[in-house]
Amino acid sequence: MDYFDFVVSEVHGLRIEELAKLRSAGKKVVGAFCIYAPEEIAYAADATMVGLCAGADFSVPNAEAVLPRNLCPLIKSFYGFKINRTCPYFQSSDLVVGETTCDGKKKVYELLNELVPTYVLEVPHKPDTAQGKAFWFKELEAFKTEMEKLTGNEITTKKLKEAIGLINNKRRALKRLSDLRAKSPSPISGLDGLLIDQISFMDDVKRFTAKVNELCDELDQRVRKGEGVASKDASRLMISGCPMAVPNWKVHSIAESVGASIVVEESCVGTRYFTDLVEPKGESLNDLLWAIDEKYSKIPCACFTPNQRRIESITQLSKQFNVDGVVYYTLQNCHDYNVEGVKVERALKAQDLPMLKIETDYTMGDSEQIKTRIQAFLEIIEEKR
Ligand code: BJ8
Repeated sequence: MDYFDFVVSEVHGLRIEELAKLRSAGKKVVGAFCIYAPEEIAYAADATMVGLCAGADFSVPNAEAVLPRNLCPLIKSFYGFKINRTCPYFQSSDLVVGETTCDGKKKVYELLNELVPTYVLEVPHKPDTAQGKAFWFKELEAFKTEMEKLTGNEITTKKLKEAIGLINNKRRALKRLSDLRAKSPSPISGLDGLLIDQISFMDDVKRFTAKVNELCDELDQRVRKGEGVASKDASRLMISGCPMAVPNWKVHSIAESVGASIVVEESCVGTRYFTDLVEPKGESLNDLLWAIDEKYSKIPCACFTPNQRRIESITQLSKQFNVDGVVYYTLQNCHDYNVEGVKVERALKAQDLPMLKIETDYTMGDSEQIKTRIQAFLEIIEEKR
C-alpha cells in the first residue's frame, strides 16, 4: 500500500508537477467527473484524462453562494472547487468533459463553462436500446473530433487500439484486486480498496496499473496464508450507490472502525468502472468506436431507465462477495440513486439480505448517528447468522 499512500499524500504535489510537465511539452489534460467520459478516445489523441475534485465539504460554501443549497453535495463540491481555485486538477485541465446524466450536473456544466471550457457529452437515457446506442455512437464520433481539435492529433485506428489496450489493462488490474477482496477473510481493508479505486482516476495509467498488479501479487500470498485485515467472522458488507470521490472516506472509515469488513463497492468508484472491458469485434476505426459504445452502454448508472442491469449486478456481487448485508449510500438530493433504492431494497429482500440506507453529505455532523445506525445494522446481521 505504500505506493498508494504516497500517491494520495502527493496528490496535490508530484502528480500536479507531472501534469504541468506534460502540458509544457504540448500535451493536453482533460478533466472529467463521470465514468461516461470515454478515456480511450482522450488517450488516443495523446491527451491525459484526470478525475476532478468533487468529494470534499470545504468547497461547498463557495458554491452555495451561487447555487441552490438543495443540490447534491458532489455537484456543489466541484463547482466550489472551481470558484475558489483549490482543485489543482481543475487548474491543470485544458478542457472539462461533462455529461447529461443527472439534471443537477447538466445545468451546472453551463455555469462551469463560464469558468473553464466545458464540453458536454449527451448521454442516451435508454442506453440499452438500438436507438440509444446509435445516438451514443454519434456522440462518440463528435467527441473524437473534439479531442482531435483540442490536441491537434489525429485519432488513428492504431492509436485508438493502443488506448483501448491501455485502459483495459487498468480495468483488468482493478478487477483482479476486487476479486481478491472477495476472499474470506478479505486480504485488504475496504478503505484501502476504495482509496485505490479513487487514485485510479488521477494517477499515470501505466504506472498505476503496474502498481495495482504488484499489490495483487502480495495479496495473493496473503490469501494463500489465510491472512486478512478483519477477523474471519467480521460482517461482510457491500456499499452500493453514489460514487465516493476523493477525499470522501466517511462511511468506510466509520463502518470499519466498528468491526465491519467492506468487501465491495457497487459504485462508479468501484465495480461499475472496471467490470466490463472494451472488446472490439473488428479492426476498423468504426469497429473500435462501436466496442467503446457497447462497453459504456453497459454502465448501470441510476440516471438511466430502466436500469435492471444494476439490480442484476448487485445480486451477482452479493453472491460473489458472500456479503451479509448492503449499505445503500446516497448523497443528499440525488434523486436518481435515492429513488432507485426502492427497487434495490426489494431485490435484496427477495434474497433475504438486509439493507441499511444512508443518505448523507460531506460534512461530519452526522458521523455519530451513522456509526450508531451501522452498529445496530451489524447487530441485526449477527442475530440472523
Ligand atoms: S455514471 S453515478 S459518475 S453520473 S450523486 S452528481 S447522479 S445527483 S455522480 Fe455519476 Fe456518472 Fe452516473 Fe457514475 Fe447527480 Fe446523483 Fe449527485 Fe451523481
